Amino acid sequence: MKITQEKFGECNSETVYSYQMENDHGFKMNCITLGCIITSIETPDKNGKYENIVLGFDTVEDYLEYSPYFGSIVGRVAGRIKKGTFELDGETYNLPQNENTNHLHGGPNSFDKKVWNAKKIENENEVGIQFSYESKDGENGYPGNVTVYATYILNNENELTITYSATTDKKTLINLTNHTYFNLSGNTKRDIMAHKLKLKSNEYLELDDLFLPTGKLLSVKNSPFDFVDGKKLNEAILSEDDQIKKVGQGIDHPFLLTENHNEEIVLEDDESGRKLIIETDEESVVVYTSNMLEGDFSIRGVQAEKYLGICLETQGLPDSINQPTFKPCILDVGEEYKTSTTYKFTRI
Ligand code: FUC
Repeated sequence: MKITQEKFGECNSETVYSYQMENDHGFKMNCITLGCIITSIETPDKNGKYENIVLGFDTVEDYLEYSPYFGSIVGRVAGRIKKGTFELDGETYNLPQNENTNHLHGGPNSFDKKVWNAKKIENENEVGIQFSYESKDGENGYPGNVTVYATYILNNENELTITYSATTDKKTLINLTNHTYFNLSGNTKRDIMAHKLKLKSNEYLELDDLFLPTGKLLSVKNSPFDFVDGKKLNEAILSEDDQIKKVGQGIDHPFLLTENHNEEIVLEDDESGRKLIIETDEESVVVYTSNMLEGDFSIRGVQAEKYLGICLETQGLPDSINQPTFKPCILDVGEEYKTSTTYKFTRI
């Protein structure tokens, strides 16, 4: 097991460090202190060829200018908050409306754009980094001074576990996730249309025209959102279903998980032979097939375009503070927010 640190770049005159973690089988991953971003993960294909399977850039400047949350932590609250407003104990809070009239992914210049502190973790069978960040009372309109930890641990079974924890000195909201875009083809040779997804989920959230949950749970049965038995993403993405068309001809929906820690999320790519199993203690996963990934930039030499990656953002339900039937993402004084997700990289 190895972990090395080197300078990656500068952000607002703060040094951004990168960490390369490698296990005894050649599995390698890189992450940086800007946004706890995972910049690369190298795994073998069916012929043992190691290639990168996540979308990312090689400079701070590219991340700041082009990145739609590639590889980053998202918070204080992942997802949308309707009109950027919520009430806690009779007090109304107004957050920046950074997407139409809604608040998205913690607002502008949020956790994904901050330079986090980092501490190396080195044990015989695992290496990792403990990232930490002090989110000040009032940051992007949220109450409470919140201390946040995101710990990345790589072991010798080719498993990456991300554990989030947070405490606050005033009742607040928190709902963290990691926003990595996976593409198992290797070095983005192909898009994700032929990737196969399997989900232990019978229901997903209906979204409105601004991608906010309406509060209605829809059954996946007889719909393009049925991944219970596993199917190729193009079978859903190319559907004429209203909810598929609504989010830019693809998936951008929260799915409620029926099980935890039991291979509840599985992504495969037959051509490369790569397989990713995700297990979490979270209640849901937002599946996003990068329907909006278009722009005048390239990603390590590949022109940005739709369907180049799939995000599997394990988290609490979006806008839960404003949806009476959802579990609200409230963190109170004296409580600890703690959640973890494990990514197991293997082969079919
Ligand atoms: C919005 C979200 C997606 C993704 C993208 C970067 O479109 O709805 O899930 O986070 O931003």
